[in-house]
Amino acid sequence: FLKKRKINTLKKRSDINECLEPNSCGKGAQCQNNPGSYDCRCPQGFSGDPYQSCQDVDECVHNPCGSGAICTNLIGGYQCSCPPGYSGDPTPSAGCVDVDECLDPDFHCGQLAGCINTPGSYYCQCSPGYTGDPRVHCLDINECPYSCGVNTDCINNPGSYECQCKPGYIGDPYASIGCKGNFVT
Ligand SMILES: [Ca+2]
Ligand SMILES: [Ca+2]
Ligand SMILES: [Ca+2]
Repeated sequence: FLKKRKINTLKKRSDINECLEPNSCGKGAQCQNNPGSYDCRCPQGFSGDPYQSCQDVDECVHNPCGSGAICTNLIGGYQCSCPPGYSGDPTPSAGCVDVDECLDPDFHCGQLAGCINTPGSYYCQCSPGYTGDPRVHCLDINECPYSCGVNTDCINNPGSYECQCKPGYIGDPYASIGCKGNFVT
């Protein structure tokens, strides 16, 4: 009876939980106690020798995100996100797509300006013949009097201008040589 009890005590002692001891595994590793031994394992998102130390895996090296997405490496994982001006699903099953800011009903360029969508952005542009700050207000360019040829009248219009030969003159009023006298003798 006494002998049997002694063996039981020995058996119990042989199954030490090594995981309770500090530094049984390497830095960052997970410890699992087994009967008579123990295992060290690097957790998901980490790699290395679990008995030495586990290091974060830089998943971004293999570009795990969808097209147009930005990969950010995190300790123990990673994150996919769409850059500014893009929206959508940054995962490989979809991807990031440009936001067409010009279609936003809450967004308007200035008066007499147009909105031009670009990949990742947009800009406002004054309509042809207008100038100013296209985000606020565009004003007509007064092209007169220097845009027409000699012996002409220049008429400024909103967004454009007109050249006319002076009365009694003929030619191309838009050309720099302008119009010539056509006096009947
Ligand atoms: Ca990582
Ligand atoms: Ca855009
Ligand atoms: Ca004009």
